[in-house]
Amino acid sequence: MTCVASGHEVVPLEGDELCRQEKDFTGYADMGIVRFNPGSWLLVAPFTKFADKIYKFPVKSSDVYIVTWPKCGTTWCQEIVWTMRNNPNLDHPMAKLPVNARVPFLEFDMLLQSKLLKPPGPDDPMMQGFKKMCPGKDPADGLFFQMSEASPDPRTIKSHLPLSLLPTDMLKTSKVVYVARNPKDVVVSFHHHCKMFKNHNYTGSFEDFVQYFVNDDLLYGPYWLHLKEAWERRDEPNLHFIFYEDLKSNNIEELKKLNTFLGTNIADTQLEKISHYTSFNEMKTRADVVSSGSASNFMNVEVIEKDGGFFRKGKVGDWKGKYTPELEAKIDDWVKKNLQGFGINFKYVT
Ligand code: PPS
Repeated sequence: MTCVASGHEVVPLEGDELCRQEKDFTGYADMGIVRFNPGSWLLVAPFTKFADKIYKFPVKSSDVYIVTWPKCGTTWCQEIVWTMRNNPNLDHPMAKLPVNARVPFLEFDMLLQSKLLKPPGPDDPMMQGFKKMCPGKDPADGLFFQMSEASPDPRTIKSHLPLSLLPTDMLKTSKVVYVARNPKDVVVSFHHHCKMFKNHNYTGSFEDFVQYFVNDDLLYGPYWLHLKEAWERRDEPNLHFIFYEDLKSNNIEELKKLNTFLGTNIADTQLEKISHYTSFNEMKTRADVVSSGSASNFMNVEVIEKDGGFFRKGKVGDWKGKYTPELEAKIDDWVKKNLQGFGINFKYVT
């Protein structure tokens, strides 16, 4: 049994459970899938190689981490926070770089190991960005991990990992923005994501995907424990908790709170401009800034043509009409059971 620095035991999935995952998520096939216990965190096996490096990642007092379960509004907050910290006048030349180059995705290397992705060649924009940021470094030691390390100060870094797998001193030393979103919209958005991105390549039905979600069998699961670990620490001064739904319905108020938390001192008139610049429609028109220029290697084009790309709907309540009554009852029961004692009232509609 492998044990990592965070104290988690790494348990490989085997037998029928592994077969089923590899059949439905063909992007994970041959990589291996593991659970990190306690927590039962589901991750692809290449994460194990990075687990200790990430847990011991030297955090700085000027760092801001955007931590979320997938599809909760990460990219939106990456763009907002990076802009507020680096580009308040909307004239920074680096703003044209992909958001994941400006705000690197700490553990993304684990998902670059998928056999369905072509290994990035020297001309790949991601590789070129890496060479510029990390001269002389070996990409095999983690392209995104090393870009996170080498990111110019003040660094803003993205992670979908739960707090228990992130550096212990992160909340003592740096700032963390945790974004949460209602689970019914999350599952619809993650289902689309896992069909669209080849490194997941989900081939099953929506019904089965919801079942994976409520069984805590999706990558980065369990959703509730992820949320709980952050929610319990919401009063710590270095943690700022945001709900996607509030950011959507009361954007300026949420940007003002972020302004205070980040200490960015941006005037209200400028916050209005940042609000517009980071709105769904504006970010969608700059979609290439998100897809890193190597979209066809990562994405299933036919899914994009049928159901939309990364900037799909950007709404609260898009889940409506997607669930059969039985499926809706199942997820509602699961939410009710898991929300007990939490003190969160998710907004499901605007
Ligand atoms: S990821 O891949 O896990 O990091 O995805 P993440 O960025 O967390 O979530 C993607 C969803 O957020 C929507 N989105 C936005 N909504 C509102 N405003 C802005 N500016 C914005 N940018 C991204 C995106 O469309 C995904 O949600 P769905 O429901 O699929 O449209």
